Amino acid sequence: MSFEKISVVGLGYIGLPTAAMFASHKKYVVGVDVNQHAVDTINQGEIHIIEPELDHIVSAAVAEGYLKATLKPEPADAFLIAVPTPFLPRKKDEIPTPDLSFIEAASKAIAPVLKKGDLIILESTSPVGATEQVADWLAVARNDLTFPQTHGNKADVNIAHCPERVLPGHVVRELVENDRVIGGMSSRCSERSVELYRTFVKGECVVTNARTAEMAKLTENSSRDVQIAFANELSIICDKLDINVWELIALANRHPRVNILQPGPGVGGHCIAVDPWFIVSNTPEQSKLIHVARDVNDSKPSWVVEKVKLAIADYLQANPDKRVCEVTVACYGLSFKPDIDDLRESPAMQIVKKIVSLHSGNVIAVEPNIHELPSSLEQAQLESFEIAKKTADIHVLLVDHKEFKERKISSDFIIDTKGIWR
Ligand code: SAJ
Repeated sequence: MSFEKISVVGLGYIGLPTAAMFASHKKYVVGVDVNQHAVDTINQGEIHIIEPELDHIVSAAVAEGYLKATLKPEPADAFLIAVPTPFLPRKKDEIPTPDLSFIEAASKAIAPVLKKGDLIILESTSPVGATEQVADWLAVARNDLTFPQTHGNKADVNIAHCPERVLPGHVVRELVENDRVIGGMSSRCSERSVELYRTFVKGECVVTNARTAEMAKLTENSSRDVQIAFANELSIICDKLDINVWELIALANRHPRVNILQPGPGVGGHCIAVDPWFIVSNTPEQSKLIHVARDVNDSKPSWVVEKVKLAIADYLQANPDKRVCEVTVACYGLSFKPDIDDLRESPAMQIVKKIVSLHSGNVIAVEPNIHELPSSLEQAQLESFEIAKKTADIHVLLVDHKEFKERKISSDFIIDTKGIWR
């Protein structure tokens, strides 16, 4: 049975591009979202998220009638769930636990429209066991249908986990080119899922089971987090020993089997700093290294703030005629990684907020990718690179944007967390 109509539940950074890719390959796609604004925007052929190239694909798909958005699910042949998995509220120092309530709500919302032959794919980044949990919720809601946890290849409804692995900013290309890990709850579930993704995926579709597919996604991001933690720890050790960490890493990386990542002000974004907790909360006793790596990366912004405090003290010692309220600190970069405008979950933002709250003098922020500062930074001033370079006493480089790599600042009071002005 082919897939004539596909439903994508959750029209965010992953769901909307995925829906658009199916629609641009002439599949009828119904996108479902609880956000009325998102639904209205998409139905007007526009997008509510920032992602290069996506606007043209969505506008063409809507105009040609292949893509529409609704608040309520309707019958389809395949359902892809791409809703967020945030953390449950927690006390400070508690291990964050994933909140599956959005996945549960999506599963319960599609249950009434399911029919024999349908395929359900969980794309949301999930703790191990979440796909089996979806199958259990559906089995309770629809006892007139059979599911793979009890009927294997003979089930009426097939279920798989297929994690998204695309890099924000390159989503349209990576959706097509990346390999996909397909974790069916039975071999039939995997076969049906491969058939579906083949609509637009040019990468390899590699088949495994649902639990391994869940763990594969968490492993990819945890591996990167652990490796960045190693680089961040090296940067703190080298600071203590008066060694240039950037030179050190470049030297060590000349070894044919060494490939150390780059240190920075901390790890930001919505994935690498989040997903390792899904492993740690599931198996706290066994996940010692992953846990410590998270702590190392999470503590790096505070270390940078301490370096700024020391630089201010050094500056005052070198300039005894100045008072602390006369010292201007410029911070270069606010986003969570270079050349994007996304300030959410950004270690740079965390650092600048802290400096603003501690420092009685001026704080300048330079961020070429935005036009105004968020309200949480209203006490800082958004200025150009040239003004900051001319007026600031202390320079704190937080993001290696291309605009900062092209120019240089020379001063005795530089904290360069990305090693580009060394
Ligand atoms: N970072 C460093 N040092 C490095 C590399 C990165 O400090 O050497 C920092 C960045 O500055 C940033 C954070 O890590 O703050 C994460 O940036 P990133 O570009 O490494 O990754 P994300 O979070 O934008 O996207 C990741 C990707 N995962 C991997 O590369 C394993 C992407 O492929 C996933 O699809 C995405 O997470 C996701 O959705 O899970």
